[in-house]
Amino acid sequence: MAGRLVTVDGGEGAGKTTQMGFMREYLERRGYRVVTTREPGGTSLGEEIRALLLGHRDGGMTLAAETLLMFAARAEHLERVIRPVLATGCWVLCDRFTDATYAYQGGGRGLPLERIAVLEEWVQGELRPDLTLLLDVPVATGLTRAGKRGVADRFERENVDFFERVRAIYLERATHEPNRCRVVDASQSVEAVRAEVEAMLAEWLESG
Ligand code: T5A
Repeated sequence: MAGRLVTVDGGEGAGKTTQMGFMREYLERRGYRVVTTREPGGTSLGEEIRALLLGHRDGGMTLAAETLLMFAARAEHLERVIRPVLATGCWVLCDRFTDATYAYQGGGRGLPLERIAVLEEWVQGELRPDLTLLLDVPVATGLTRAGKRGVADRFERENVDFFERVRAIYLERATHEPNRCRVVDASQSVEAVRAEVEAMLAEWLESG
């Protein structure tokens, strides 16, 4: 039986990396084999693309280049990691996926969402995450957490309005796809978020 693709998404400093570690432990305790990965990245070319996307360059980057690079990294990731791993029956737990492109390039930067949908169709075909956990946190809280990490990357330097638009698109997508996408209140303590995430996973696993 093919594995499941579970993605974790949300704004800056939502706690995705922290919770993914707990999710992996939780799933492995229940006997699932799990591979964790991230976007942009997850392959050697993908990690090089990530460095281009997050780094600061003279003259920045056009929105078209940024979006196409996100999908170029995703195409590699799907072909070399995600699809082969799922085919072995192993689960893939992915830190960010295409919801982030809708939220950041669509919501944040204003790229028409239909254009992202065309790329999604081309690069992914019918593949969509089986489950997405959206870690939702007020922008100010997330930025404060992310700010403690040191030098800001190219996205973290955006303004609060940008991140409010990002958050709005994430929440809109979750509202439209309630079966795939579950919203977690990530403004709580690490342990409280963990408990909510594990309860959601338990319910989802039981439901099918
Ligand atoms: N991007 C990505 C796009 O624009 N389009 C796309 O298609 C894709 C895929 C890189 C950037 O790329 C953009 C979005 C991003 O800006 P990233 O590295 O995943 O993506 O982005 P970050 O949000 O910067 O991811 P981080 O790993 O840095 O943040 P996390 O994973 O959300 O947060 P985490 O777990 O590292 O925690 C951050 C800090 O907060 C603390 C942690 O200890 C840590 O110090 N923390 C908490 N503190 C209090 N309460 C809690 N509940 C906490 N949870 C964590």
